[in-house]
Amino acid sequence: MPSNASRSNDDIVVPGAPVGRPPELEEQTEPHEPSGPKPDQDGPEPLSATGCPIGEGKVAVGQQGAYLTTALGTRLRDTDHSLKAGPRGPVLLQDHHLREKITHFDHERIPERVVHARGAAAHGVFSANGAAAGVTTAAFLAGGTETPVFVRFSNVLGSRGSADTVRDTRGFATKFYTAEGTFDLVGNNMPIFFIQDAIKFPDVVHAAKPHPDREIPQAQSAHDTFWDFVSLHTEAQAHTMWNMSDRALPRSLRTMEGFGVHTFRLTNAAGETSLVKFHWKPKAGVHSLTWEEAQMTAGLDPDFHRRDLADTIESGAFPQWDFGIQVLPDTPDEMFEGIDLLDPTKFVPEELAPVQVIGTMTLNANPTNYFAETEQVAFHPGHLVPGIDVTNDPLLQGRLFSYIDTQITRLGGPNFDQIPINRPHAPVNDMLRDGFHQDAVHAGAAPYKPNSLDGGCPFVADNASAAFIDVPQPLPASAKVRDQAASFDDHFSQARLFFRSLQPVEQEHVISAYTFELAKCYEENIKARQLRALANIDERLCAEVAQGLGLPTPAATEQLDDQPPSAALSQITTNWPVTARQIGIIADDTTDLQELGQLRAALHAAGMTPLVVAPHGGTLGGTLGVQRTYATAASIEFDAVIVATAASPAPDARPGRDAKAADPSAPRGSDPRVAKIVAEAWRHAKAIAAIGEGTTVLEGVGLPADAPGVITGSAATVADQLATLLVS
Ligand code: HDE
Repeated sequence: MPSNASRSNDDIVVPGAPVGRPPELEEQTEPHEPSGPKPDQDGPEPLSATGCPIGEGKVAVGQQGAYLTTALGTRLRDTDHSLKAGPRGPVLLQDHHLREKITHFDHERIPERVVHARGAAAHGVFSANGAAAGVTTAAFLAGGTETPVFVRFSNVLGSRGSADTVRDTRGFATKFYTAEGTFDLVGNNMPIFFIQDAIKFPDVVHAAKPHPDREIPQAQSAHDTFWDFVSLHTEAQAHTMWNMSDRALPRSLRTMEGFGVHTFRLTNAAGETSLVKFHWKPKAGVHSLTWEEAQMTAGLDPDFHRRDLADTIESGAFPQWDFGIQVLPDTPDEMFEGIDLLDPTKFVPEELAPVQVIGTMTLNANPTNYFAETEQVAFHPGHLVPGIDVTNDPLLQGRLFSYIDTQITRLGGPNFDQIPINRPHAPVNDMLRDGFHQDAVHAGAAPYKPNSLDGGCPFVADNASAAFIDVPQPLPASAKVRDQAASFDDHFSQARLFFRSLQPVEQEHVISAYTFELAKCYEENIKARQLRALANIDERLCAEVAQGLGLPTPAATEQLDDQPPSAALSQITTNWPVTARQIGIIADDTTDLQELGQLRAALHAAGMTPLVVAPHGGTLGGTLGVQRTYATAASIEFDAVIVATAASPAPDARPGRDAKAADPSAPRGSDPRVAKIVAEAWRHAKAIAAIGEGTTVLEGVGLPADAPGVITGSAATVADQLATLLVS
């Protein structure tokens, strides 16, 4: 053993040792903890960004103390006046507070996400039921395990300030903070995608975003460049069909399904693999807006979805989803019932492979700060845990590169994982160092492997110590090519399957969506080209859209084998709970307050949210709080309306104040704004009830008391009847 002569063997410290513990001669393989700082080293105090000991819990990251300070904690006596050479003199360069305040403000904005810029998020918990234990070693899927989650829902196309309810695909990205590292499932509310290969992503996004010259339209697909691309690149037709369906107009974020889209590969304890598709099934059911409602909502309440998510959580009606998997055999051809599992433009109908529930997610807390959490959260499909691996889906493979890359620009450097919302809940011992905004204070001298100076730390793990498993997937002998499998060439069969699986009213919505979107295009050739694609999907769909456009119906060029329709694709064949549905109760000072109180209590007891709409704010009768006025309420915010008054015109129903308050077409006797709410609710097929004199408002808008979806009765009976109408 060579002597360690440079280290003193008495009390005299010989300075210059690179690390505290002398290195061993042989490389160490027995894992042990890192040795930490040397005796001569100290580090920053473990304080939060706001100067509080980090052990103080979540308050440590918020503002501290009662006084206004600089960013460094110096108390300030004035933040309203710049430091000037006399009251009327010039501002002095010396004013460090002015410069700190303005400089920070100048840099408050960061680049918005290139896609999925508009989003809303929530915290929650995922509880595994253990049903996945046979197919994966992932510890967070073991029965009884609870894992904190953060979920961000998003619109794809619009900018950060765009409206929530536009026709679009929605993102559904979940961060599971597991004990084995973070798992991100970065999915959508539709199970398929526009393109098969990541190299086409810039093309589809450039086509779908606003035109580059005028930068219009915002957050819409109803324009020439989108339809130009999808009509030429026909692999986009299947996803486009979903986008023209009611799925693209969710009623709320909590009533959307979620899908992992790609096929993933799971490994169990015995090393066996299976291919899976991930699903989120909302407990509140899958619901959509009508197109007119969606358009009205975009103007009346552009924040409709994010408000609904936050309000629902605040009111304690926590949104829930079952998490499920379709388990498919891992065969060498990676096909299932003729469906190529590596093709992200294809889904597997649930009738062919049922979704097995493996746990439940509950969203139970709103973010404290939008920017810190919702804006700075960084998802990445490569955030995987042992037991869950990716497949060779060429779209997923490209995503594995893209997400880290985008965060470096968006979040200002490579240390975005250290931003509080992105921090893992598992111990981290990486060898990544330095970079902008480095929050860690790494000890030791050897961020490289192999080393002896840090005692060999960190050590690589193996299966027994829960290491990530890169499945040794055999690859058939092949050549390096820019090509794809022939099975990717089927562009129409699943668009047809989807359309033919919908109920007639859902099909009507699809037909009018295509007709609307294409009619918004300028170029006739683009419309005619898209009709050619529709001819290959469904004859009636094509003919009716062509009729609406005033163009000839082209003949199909491909003959498709018909597959059995999938009932699971329809949204309206199932009954769903009434939890958190918003019920507008139109009342005024003539309404019987006792009855109104009973009605509110009954609706609330059934899980619904009653909102009183009155001619004025404040209270009715000095006791019952008013949530909306005739002037502020809009039909779009209610799932059902109860009219509990004849609603004679309120004092502010004057043309000079509000045009709609003096609508001459409104029925005589009732406030025009109330009549408008009821008429719109009827047009949007919402449940409507009237109690007492409320029936006169129904008569005024021409609604017979026995019309479908209309009920009349007493406060005692209406809540139950309404609940029955709403579940179906
Ligand atoms: Fe994304 N996608 N994507 N994507 N994606 C982003 O990452 C990208 C794709 C999805 O709430 C970006 O952090 C490429 C499919 C969601 O923060 C970016 C390709 C699916 C979100 C990016 C795809 C998604 C994103 C923008 C083709 C459904 C929002 C900002 C290979 C399975 C995540 C960011 C959040 C966000 C790239 C295709 C879902 C640019 C290159 C397929 C839900 O990196």
